[in-house]
Amino acid sequence: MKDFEKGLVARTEPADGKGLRILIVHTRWNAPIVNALVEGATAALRAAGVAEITTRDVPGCYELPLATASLLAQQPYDAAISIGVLIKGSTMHFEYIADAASHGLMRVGLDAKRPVIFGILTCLTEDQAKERAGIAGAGDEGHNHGRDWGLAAVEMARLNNGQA
Ligand code: DLZ
Repeated sequence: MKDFEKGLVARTEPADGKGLRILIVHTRWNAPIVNALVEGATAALRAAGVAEITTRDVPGCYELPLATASLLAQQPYDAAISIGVLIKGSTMHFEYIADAASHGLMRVGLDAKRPVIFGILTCLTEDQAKERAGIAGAGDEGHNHGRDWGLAAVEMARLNNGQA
């Protein structure tokens, strides 16, 4: 028997997203993997009974912080999930974009005082990204992190609304 199970421990009570309005902003870069993550997040939100899901897209991860900030300012969403996939290439792009996007998204959430879920995979290979989007294939599809992000959005929205 394993004495340590890596990853997120699920809450015992079911997620209750009734009445919540959730924004998903996702990139068009690495679309097949990103789309699987968006589907995972959307499925988790629907299963939790979220009333309203709005989905918008942007070019790449570098655009996620401003787009998320801008859309949160336009509508009273209870939480946002910002989804993208960065795959390391042969230049320094990966490091700069990952750093800017992660710091930017944290700032957006703190400034808006609304939960912004960090839905960016920062992977060294395409296979790593597919595994984390649940589309790895070859018998073991991996785990779709989008589902975890959907549940995190519901949990954090309720906490932020004083409903937790
Ligand atoms: C330029 C670039 C590169 C090299 N790689 C990725 C990536 O793996 N994932 C991603 O979401 N976006 C990438 N981009 C695009 C930048 O995020 C951004 O869209 C452009 O630099 C324009 O600002």
